[in-house]
Amino acid sequence: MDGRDLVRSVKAVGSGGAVQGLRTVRAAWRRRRTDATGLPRRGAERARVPGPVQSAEPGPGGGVVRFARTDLRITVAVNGAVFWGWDGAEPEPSYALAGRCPEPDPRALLEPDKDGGWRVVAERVTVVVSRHGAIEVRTPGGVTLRRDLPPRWWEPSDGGAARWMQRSEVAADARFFGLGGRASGPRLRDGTYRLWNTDPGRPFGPGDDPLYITMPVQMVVADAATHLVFLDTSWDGTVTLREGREGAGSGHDRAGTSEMRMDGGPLRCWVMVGTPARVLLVWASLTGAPAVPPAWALGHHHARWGFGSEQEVRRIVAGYQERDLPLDAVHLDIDHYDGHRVFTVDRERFPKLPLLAEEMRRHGIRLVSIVDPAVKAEPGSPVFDGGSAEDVFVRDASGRVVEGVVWPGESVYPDFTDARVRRWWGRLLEERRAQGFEGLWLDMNEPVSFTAFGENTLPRSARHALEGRGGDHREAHNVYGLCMARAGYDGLRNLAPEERPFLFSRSGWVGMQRYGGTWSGDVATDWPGLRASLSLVLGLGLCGVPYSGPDVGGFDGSPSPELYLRWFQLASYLPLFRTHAGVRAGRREPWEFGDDVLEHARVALVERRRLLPYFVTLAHLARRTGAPYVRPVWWGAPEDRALRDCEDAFLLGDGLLVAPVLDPGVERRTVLLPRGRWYDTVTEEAYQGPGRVVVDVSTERIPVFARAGAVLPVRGEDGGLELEVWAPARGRSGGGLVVRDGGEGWDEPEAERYVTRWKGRRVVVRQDGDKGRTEPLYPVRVRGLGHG
Ligand code: NBV
Repeated sequence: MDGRDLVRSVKAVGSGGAVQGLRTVRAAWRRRRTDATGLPRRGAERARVPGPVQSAEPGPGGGVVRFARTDLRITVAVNGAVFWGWDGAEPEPSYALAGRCPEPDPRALLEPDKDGGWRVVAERVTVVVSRHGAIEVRTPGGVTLRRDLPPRWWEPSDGGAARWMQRSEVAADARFFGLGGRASGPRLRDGTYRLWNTDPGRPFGPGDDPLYITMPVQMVVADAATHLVFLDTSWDGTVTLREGREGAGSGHDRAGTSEMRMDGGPLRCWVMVGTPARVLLVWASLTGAPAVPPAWALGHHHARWGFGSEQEVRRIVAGYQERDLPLDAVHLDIDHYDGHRVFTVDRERFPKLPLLAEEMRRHGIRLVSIVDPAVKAEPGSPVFDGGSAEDVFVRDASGRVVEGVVWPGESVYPDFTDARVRRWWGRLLEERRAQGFEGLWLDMNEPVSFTAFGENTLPRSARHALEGRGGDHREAHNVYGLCMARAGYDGLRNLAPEERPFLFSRSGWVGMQRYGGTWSGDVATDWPGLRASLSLVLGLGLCGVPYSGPDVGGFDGSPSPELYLRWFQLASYLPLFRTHAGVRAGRREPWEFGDDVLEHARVALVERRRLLPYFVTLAHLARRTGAPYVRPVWWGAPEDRALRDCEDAFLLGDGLLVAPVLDPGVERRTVLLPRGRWYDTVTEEAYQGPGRVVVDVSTERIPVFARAGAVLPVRGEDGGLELEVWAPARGRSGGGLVVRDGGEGWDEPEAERYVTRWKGRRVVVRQDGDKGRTEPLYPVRVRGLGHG
């Protein structure tokens, strides 16, 4: 450690920094010592490759191919996903899977291929295994989407986890997306991305990697097809990507490559092929349907680290109300706890939280509580004593409880990889409910332990239950946040079975959508930070996590009025729409940036509220189909290369295209439109895609386009549901889905389907149902007629 590290660590922990700083130095040494004794030393290693093929055994959905030094199991599942595992790896156990592994597809057969290889032919994909263990994924038409070269292992000669490497080639035109929440995307350019959930410890921008949620999941989009590949292992590792290049007529194509290097864990893989929509449908059937947030969570949230008192919360809420600005939730950060201890309240500054919650609820505003995993190591405090009595805290290899340093000082960590501990923790949430909180904001669950040097997490040798299998932090680290989210979701469900839980978690892993969403974490307050916010939402959506959004205005400092407004406008079209900032940052209330910003922010808030029924519909559709609310513009046309490279706009459901302003001082911007007619939703001017259009971007709004023929459920002026219909082009038809629910419960209403078409000189709308086509039950407003 050098002096700079110490200064940084002291700064990172803020006030009371000197004491904390020394604690972090001690914690770092402790961590190092623990690992020195608790982890096997990496000695000599022996490299291994599969060697030549020896035999094959067909089995349900595929079979096993045996090589000289290992074997390979391939199974096609009934949902169309293909699994393969080397070295005896099976699909289960896996933290990613929503339930049991899907049944094998009995129609998929293992058969001999040419040159001594083998292949499995399934409905949507063919997998070909070469004699030396290369694996090709091909479309039914025979086009190769991916070629994995024979893997390579390095085994410690005295036993222990083997490192491995898997190199893959993809089409020269392919683009990579995903890998969890990445700030530099959504298109993942050449570089090395780490798979280790990390709190960067300071506000981040596009150059920072990794962040809080990493996932070994790639969506690869190429002319021939889209495929999603998931290497199911939670260990630390890296993925190095290199996009390919096309020969442009004369030269040869250079394939794109992806090289994954892992420190351990099974080498097993899932692949699904098709359109982006199909791929995510299969993905959701494998890893779980995204939780549907209660309707209020699709409105506007306001948070701040450092409200500091009930009066201040009241003042802010009144500020929204006096100005007639919609507000749906207020989040309390760690400053409302007593000495930063979880599951306590600072009774001096927050003496009557339940009353405050009740008052707010009467105005339709809910309270959400931050909850950190770490528990202050303090004999005599109920949570620590209760947890110690039930033996819930993570221990090291020698059996001692592992201590880290977080906000309350020396702290211990519940082992969320143990079902028993999850239940214990879930019961603690009763205290939060009694204080009037209705939702959870899970923070610091990478998990974080402040440290003066080295990694700011638990020692790698720390022991975890891993659902009874036992293992250490090298395997448990990346799933710690996921398991905490599960504890929160199940806990809330048990406490209030009639309500759908609301939570969002800073860290997580594959499958976290089953429990809730996430937010961008501490994004830097500058224009690159704004861009990074969109990258995270899009990338996570393509990994199956559809509900997320940034801290509007960024986490630190003070945004210029222009930056704040652009962030606000963008986030008003993202699933989680929340203003929030750090304790030393400037204000983030919409009225703090001058009258113009206030008026434009009001427009964004009012429009968000008007679109609420559309957001609710998108939440249900995400649950049913796996399709994220926020989609890249190439969603419906992945073969369109220009769209594939477009990163500054997105689709919101099928009906809207949002083109945020991501740079300062912009008066006009280019928007790339997919095929079809699109209307500017304010001027109703019609544009024809595919192609580029240049539109004015005043500060009043960001451009939003509606697809011709779209039927959008919106909230009418009287608060009732209305259908907003965008006229189809002459001779064309259109349509849309509407899912209405009670807002909070578990009802799963049918999706109502509406179709629209021209009838003579009128645009008509009908509901498509069992009884044929009927008049819609809601008022209809047709727009875009003036520009037919
Ligand atoms: O709890 C304080 C903050 C929170 O406001 C933020 O949203 C989290 O991402 N938290 C991180 C802990 C410390 C940040 C320096």
